Amino acid sequence: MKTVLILNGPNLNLLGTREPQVYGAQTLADVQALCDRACDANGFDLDFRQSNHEGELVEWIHEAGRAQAAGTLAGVILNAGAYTHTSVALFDAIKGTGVTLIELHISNVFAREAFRHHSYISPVAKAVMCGFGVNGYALAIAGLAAMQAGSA
Ligand code: CA2
Repeated sequence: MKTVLILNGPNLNLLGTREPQVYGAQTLADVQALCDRACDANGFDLDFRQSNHEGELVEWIHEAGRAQAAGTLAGVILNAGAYTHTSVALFDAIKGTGVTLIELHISNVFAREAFRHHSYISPVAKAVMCGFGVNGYALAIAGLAAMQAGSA
């Protein structure tokens, strides 16, 4: 069984504690439980992580590249948080490893401030998902399964 690595960037540990009108009421632990169920349903193991540190996210993408090359990883689902809009380092890590990566946002970033409209991740992502709330995580896992099966 292959693993799906889900990486959450800065401040996503605050989910469910503030701004419920933007991000919903579920906590990051609730999102992990939702992802667990979606991985079970799609035949994946789940590895779910969060970091507030750009370098740690870079290291985890490198690790993912090695795991994908070894055949143990289906792909990465990355909610890079605010680093989406600032991080050349994440762009370089994703491009450099060639890892299969889905960019995910809980909110519809295009309906928000102009500074959220640009992403350094999108050009090196296999797919991009935003605006589905935390259910987007389950949809992205199903999308990765469809890609693996060759139907997406
Ligand atoms: O919509 C998303 O998932 C974002 O990636 C979330 C980031 C934001 O910078 C991106 O533009 C869009 C922010 C995550 C912070 O999450 C919080 C949750 C609750 C309370 C405070 C912050």
